Amino acid sequence: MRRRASETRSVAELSTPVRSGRRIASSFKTLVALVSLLLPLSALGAQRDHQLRWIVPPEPDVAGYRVYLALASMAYGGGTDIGFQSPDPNGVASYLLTGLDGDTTYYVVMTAYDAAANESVFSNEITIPPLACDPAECNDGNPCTTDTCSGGTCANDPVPDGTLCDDGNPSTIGDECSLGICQGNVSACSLDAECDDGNACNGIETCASFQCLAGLPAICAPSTQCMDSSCNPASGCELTPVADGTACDDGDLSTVNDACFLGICQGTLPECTLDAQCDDGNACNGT
Ligand SMILES: [Ca+2]
Ligand SMILES: [Ca+2]
Ligand SMILES: [Ca+2]
Ligand SMILES: [Ca+2]
Repeated sequence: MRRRASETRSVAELSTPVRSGRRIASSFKTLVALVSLLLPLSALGAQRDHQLRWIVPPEPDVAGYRVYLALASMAYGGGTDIGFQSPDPNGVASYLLTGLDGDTTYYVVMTAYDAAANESVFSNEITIPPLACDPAECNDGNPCTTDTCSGGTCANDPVPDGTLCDDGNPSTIGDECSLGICQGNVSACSLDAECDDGNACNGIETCASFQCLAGLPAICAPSTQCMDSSCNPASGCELTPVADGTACDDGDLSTVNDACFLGICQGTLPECTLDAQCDDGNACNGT
């Protein structure tokens, strides 16, 4: 989401000539008058173009022009030959400087030269300032983006996910940024009791960070021969005796007729295992 800052700079003419002291041509003393015109167009990212305009010198034998670009005032190295540029009917010629960095201040002068390569003194120096942003224009009002200006272009980049923010909604809690958007969470509870679903078998629900958390499901004792184990949602784990008389095994070989009674497996001792145990001592009623 980048957009171009509006360009409000107006055309300005800098007419004071600046002498270089070293580029005064002996026989060609014409002077180029540079006029600056910033272009509110063709800027891509931090790059921009700048149109130079100048009033052509009165001498009839101008063969071409050189442009000198520097990052500090009057710190010019070799110039760039831009050839002859025809003036418009008003006597103003122009040339487009392209690919300039939007964050950099440039200093520019020009010279003219004749067919014999005699070069004029420097023109007046113009300054091409960095492109500026309007801070109010870059502020997107979104707490989850960082608003910056570079080269006349606003940037609103998302802050890291999880950055705390305020979504402006008092009924949401734990507001934080996600993908550049501030989002809150609906508060579900403040007390554990508010999370109770009335089912004891799925555990005891709790309230943590305003959200209900599930409990640990109940683990009931296994069923036995004489007890059925089950979970009652209302009361939790419970053991229910099977019907009295249900056959079982009490694990005791000396008992017989093992059966459940009130949930307990019980056998009975046999009356006898040997004939002698049945002798009642009365010979008259037989053996
Ligand atoms: Ca922002
Ligand atoms: Ca909130
Ligand atoms: Ca529950
Ligand atoms: Ca038994």
